[in-house]
Amino acid sequence: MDVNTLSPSPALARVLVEDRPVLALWLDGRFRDLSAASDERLHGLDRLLTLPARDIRRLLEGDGLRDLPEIDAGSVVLAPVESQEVWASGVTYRRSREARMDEATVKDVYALVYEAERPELFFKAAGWRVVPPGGDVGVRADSTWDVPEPELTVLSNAYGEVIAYTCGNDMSSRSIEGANPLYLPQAKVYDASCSLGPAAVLAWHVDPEACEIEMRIERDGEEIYAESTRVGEMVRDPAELVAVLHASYTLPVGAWLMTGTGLVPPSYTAQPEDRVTISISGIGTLQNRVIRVNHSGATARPRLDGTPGSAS
Ligand code: DO4
Ligand code: MG
Repeated sequence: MDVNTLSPSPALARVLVEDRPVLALWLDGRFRDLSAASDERLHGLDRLLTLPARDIRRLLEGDGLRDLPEIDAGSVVLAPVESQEVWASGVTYRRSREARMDEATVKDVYALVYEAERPELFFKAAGWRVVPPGGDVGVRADSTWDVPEPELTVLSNAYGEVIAYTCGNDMSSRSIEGANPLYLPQAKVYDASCSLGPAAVLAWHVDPEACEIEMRIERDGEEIYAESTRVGEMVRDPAELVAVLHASYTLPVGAWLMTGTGLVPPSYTAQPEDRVTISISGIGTLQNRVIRVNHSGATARPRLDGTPGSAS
């Protein structure tokens, strides 16, 4: 991993040490091996996120963490997720609302949710499926229009308190979602559709409103898209989105929540071998290559006249 892609701020990272994923504290430009800490609550994200935020902070600011064994800064960095579910919020920026109203056959739902008190939240990925920094993100073979969505992504603990931030890539099929909003799970949830990283920057070192989000896309070595926006453009407060996710849903080891995209490339569809770089100021840089995700060709045609395969 190029450590230049990590922000200088203290962060939690999952790093491979002798083929074993280890939770590390990124501090002063070095990885410290938390699995060597005497306090077992520091040995993994799942365990740590069962604690209240004040205890997590106290543990991570404790004396002695600088004395923990150092992990080689060139080690492989994994996605900063263990058993956490990844959820996503949508239509939280004007640009997302506009882009979706352009592509959709059913437009009102986007205008309504943009202004409604209740935000849009949807399930995105199980933790084990999350693509690591530098990994391959996918476009479905049965989709004709696909985009990466660069999103500030928030880590919460079991109490719904904000613990950290990272960069997220919410790969999305615009053609499938555009055909019918009820297809959203198929547009959003498929192999390699979610990438997070490089590290979980501790929330008490970040002012999310001031973060700038930039996305660059390269094809055949040439930049074909580069735009930026500010989290301050979002119409919702990230911490409030997290509170809504936890409102009626128990998350014993916390969760990651993608907070929506403010950038949608206007005339672009993702193709295999495109390189997507998402940078959020103060948080880090997440890079992915695009690959095609196979589709078996399965269909489930409705039996409207009682004959399987007939829709008439
Ligand atoms: O409404 C559909 C998804 C919206 C989304 O993913 C976004 O705004 O980022
Ligand atoms: Mg999105």
